[in-house]
Amino acid sequence: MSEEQIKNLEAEFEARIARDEKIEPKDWMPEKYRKTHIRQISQHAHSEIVGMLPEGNWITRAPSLRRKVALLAKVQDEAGHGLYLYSACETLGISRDELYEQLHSGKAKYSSIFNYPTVTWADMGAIGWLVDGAAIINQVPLCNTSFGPYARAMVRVCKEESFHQRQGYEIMLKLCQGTSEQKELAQDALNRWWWPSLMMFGPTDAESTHTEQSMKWKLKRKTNDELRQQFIDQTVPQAEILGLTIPDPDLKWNEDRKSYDFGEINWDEFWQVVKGYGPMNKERMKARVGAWESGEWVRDAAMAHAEKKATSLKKEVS
Ligand code: BYC
Repeated sequence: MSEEQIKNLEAEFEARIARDEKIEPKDWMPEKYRKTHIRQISQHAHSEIVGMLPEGNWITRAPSLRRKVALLAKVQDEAGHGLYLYSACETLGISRDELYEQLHSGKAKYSSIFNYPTVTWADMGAIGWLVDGAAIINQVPLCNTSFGPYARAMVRVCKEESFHQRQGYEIMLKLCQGTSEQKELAQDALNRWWWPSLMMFGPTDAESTHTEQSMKWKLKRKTNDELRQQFIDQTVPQAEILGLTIPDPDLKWNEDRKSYDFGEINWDEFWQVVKGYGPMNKERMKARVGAWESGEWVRDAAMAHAEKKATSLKKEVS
C-alpha cells in the first residue's frame, strides 16, 4: 500500500472515531490501535481469570449455603467475563493460546488487586463492595469504548458486576449489624482493601503512559484520576452507612471541588506489586499455571470427542 493510501485510511479511521462510530474487527485500523487493544483487553481478561483465585479460596468455607451459592455464582461469572474478553481479543488476530502463554510466562500483566491475600470471610464482602465497585466505575465508560467487540462485552459484564457489588455490600452490612467481633472483621477488611482498591485505577494521569493516546482513540473514556475520584466520592457515603472508618486520616470533603480530598497513595507498593513482588504474585501464577497443566487431559479429551463427532457427522452426510 502506498503512503498516500495509508494516510487516507488513517484520516477515514480518525473521522470514524470522531463520529463515535464503532470500529469492527474487519475494518482497517492502525497497527498501534490494534496492539493497544490487545494489551488492554487481554490484561482485562487475565484479571478476570486470576481474579477468581482470591475468592475461590473461600467457596468451601462460606458461612452458609446461601453465601456459598452466591459466591460460587460470582466466581463462575468471572470465568464468563474472562471468556467474553478473550473472544473479543481474538478478533484482533491473536490466538487464545498466545494470550495464555503471555499470562503464564509472566509477560502479560493482570490487575494488581488480585495479588493480595483473602484472610477472613469479611474479605469476600470487601472484594465485592470495593473491588467490584471499582470495576464497575472503570467499566461503565468502557461500554462506550470505540472497539465494537470490547464495548459489547462490557455491557454484559457491567450488568453482572452490579450484582457482585451488591453481594459484597450485603456481606459487609450483615457483619456490621452483627457482634462487635464481626464488625471488627469488616473494619479490618476495609483497612486492608481500601488502598489496593484505589491502586486498581492505575498510576496518576501524570505517570500514566497510555492514557493520552487511549483517550484520543476513545478506548478510555475517562482518565485514571477521574475514575479514582469518582470511586472515592461514591464509596465514602457507603462506608458511613456501614459505620466503618476509611483508613485515610487525610480524607476530607472539599466544598469547593464538591469532592473528597484524600491522602497519598503508596506508589512504591503499587509498582512492586505490578512488577511481580506483591504478597501473592507467586502463588497466583503457580495456581494458574498448575490449573492449565493439570487440565491438559480435559482439553485433549474434548478435542478427541469433537473430532470423533465431526467424523461421524461427515459419514452420515455422505
Ligand atoms: N494493575 O498507562 P497506564 C475485575 C499498568 S477485573 C496492574 O495508566 P492503561 C474483577 C498498565 O497496564 C479488573 N498493572 O495503563 C475480576 C501499564 O503497563 P503496560 C481489571 C497496571 O492501560 C474478578 C502501566 O501500568 N480491569 O474487576 O492506560 C473479581 C501504565 O499504566 C494497573 C481492567 O482491566 C493495575 N491496577 O490504564 C472482581 C479494566 N494499572 O501495559 C473484579 C480495563 C496500570 O504498559 N483496563 N497498570 O505494561 C483499564 O481500564 C486500564 O488498562 C487501566 C490502566 C485503567 C487498568
